[in-house]
Amino acid sequence: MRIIVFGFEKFGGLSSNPSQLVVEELAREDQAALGCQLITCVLPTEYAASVEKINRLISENNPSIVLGLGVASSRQTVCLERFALNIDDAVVKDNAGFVRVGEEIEPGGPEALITLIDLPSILKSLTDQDIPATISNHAGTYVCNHVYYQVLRKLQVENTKTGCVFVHLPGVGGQTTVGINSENRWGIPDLVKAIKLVITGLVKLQDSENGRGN
Ligand code: PCA
Repeated sequence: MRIIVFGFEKFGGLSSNPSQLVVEELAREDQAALGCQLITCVLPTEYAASVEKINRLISENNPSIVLGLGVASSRQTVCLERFALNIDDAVVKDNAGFVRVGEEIEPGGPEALITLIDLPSILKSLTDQDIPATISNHAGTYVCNHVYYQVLRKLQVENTKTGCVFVHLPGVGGQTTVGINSENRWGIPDLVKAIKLVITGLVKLQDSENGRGN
């Protein structure tokens, strides 16, 4: 089983992006222990280039699952995102200098797309280990939502079996971005542990779908 895990480069005044650091840690993990092959990548925090890069990687590797990670510094928990909205609406520039306010991602496309992954089951993998986590119904309206929408849309249009889920990570202690000071207690090792649980939860789900579950 192959899983693509992507994160994003730093943006908007962040000194680093926890999603990038987590992806870089995962690339060093023992993949056999996770029960899958991981393909990791860090996307530019740019509306256009990020989608180009991830779509190419998906087409080249035909993964079972695409797991997206991004930081949302105002969140206190690991957030499993249920929906992507067909809207870009952020005053913050992307890293290529583009600002998109109130613009549809795909003109005339579905207003929202929902992940087909069983989020309550993934949530349980986290909360069973006392990791603060929630299901979120709003992935924002900046680059993460943009990429989530475009990937879900690609998979829908191509009618593939590949699943996709996006996870917003809370900011790590002390980091500041676009006016939000994240004073919570998360560190990178906590986030790596959480995402490894998400991955093993996804592998378990996939195995039971394929009739190999216990
Ligand atoms: N977070 C931003 C974009 C990149 C990232 O890590 C977002 O939530 O849209």
